[in-house]
Amino acid sequence: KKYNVAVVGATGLVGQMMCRVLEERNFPVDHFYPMASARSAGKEIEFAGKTYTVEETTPESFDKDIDLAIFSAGGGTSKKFAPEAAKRGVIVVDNSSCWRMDPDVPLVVPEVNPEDLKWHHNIIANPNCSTIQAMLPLKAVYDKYGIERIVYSTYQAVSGAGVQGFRDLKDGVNGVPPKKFPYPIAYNILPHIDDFLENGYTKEEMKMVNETHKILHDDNIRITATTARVPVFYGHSESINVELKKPFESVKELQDCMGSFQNVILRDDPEHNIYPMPIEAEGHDEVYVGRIRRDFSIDNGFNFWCVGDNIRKGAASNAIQIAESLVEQDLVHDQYQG
Ligand code: A2P
Ligand code: 11C
Repeated sequence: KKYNVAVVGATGLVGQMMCRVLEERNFPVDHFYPMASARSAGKEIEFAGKTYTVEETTPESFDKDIDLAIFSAGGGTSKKFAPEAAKRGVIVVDNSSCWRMDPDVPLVVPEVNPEDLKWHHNIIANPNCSTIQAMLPLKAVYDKYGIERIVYSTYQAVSGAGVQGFRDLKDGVNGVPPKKFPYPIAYNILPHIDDFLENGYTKEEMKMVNETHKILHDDNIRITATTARVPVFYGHSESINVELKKPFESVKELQDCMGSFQNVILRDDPEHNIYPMPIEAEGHDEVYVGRIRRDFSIDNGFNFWCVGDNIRKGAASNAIQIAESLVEQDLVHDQYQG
């Protein structure tokens, strides 16, 4: 069976990657509908060897016979158009943050909680990039040992901030003032991703806390996060400190546990300077894990370093994997409930 697929935001950094990943993974696309704003309407894009014309996204765009619409066009666009698509029987996989914490919307990393797709009501949320990559190794240890507490510290690439974030680094090395970030990102680090909230955290930090609870179905895990932007183009890095519920014997045991999880690659051989890095993760859909070591300051604690391509596994590839999982589980049906 083939599906009629729309990509909303097809001209954006993540949207373009979504189109590429659909091609690469041979997703069974019948009709393809690239959509964006009025600014890009009429523009031509190539998909699977054919040329398509980008159309402006309107509520009526979804009157067409579309099975799946994959959105990456910002929260405002998703808020406005995802319900319009959903009520017309289109299944939406949404990459924005706007539906993630809605109790009627599954938030899914296919390796971790594919079963949550069963109760979709036509909108499914793709988690934040920094959350997605952490979920794979953390789910592995969660199932074996239980998790008491997590401390996230991130080092996030500029591509997470879209085309303009990318340009701020590229042009910033030549002294061009930034347009997206509040300060230069070249030769600098900004401990600031997304807006600040009244509690002193940024939205990005709270996304990591709330989305981790929702994906692991466990609000009792104590979690805190610091998220920072670093001058790297692609690939988010994270230092993750974990306190397990049950003891572990050795670092080797944790290496085996996380390294054998689906789509996790273990890069942990300090003797030979082997550890995960963004230049290695770029262009790949796997999550790289290394620097696994005991936290001697607490019982049952350890630290590790985790890297993933934020545009691929952190956004486009995870969204396409959600679409694949819907197909596999025979869930591409209208389950709209208003
Ligand atoms: P457009 O190219 O027409 O502006 P990025 O985050 O990389 O900047 O990409 C944002 C994506 O979201 C682009 O494809 C952009 O389309 C799309 N977009 C922005 N606003 C809207 C809108 N109101 N309706 C549909 N798509 C939108
Ligand atoms: C960043 N994580 O790197 C952000 C981008 O909630 O989908 C993704 C924002 C989101 O800037």
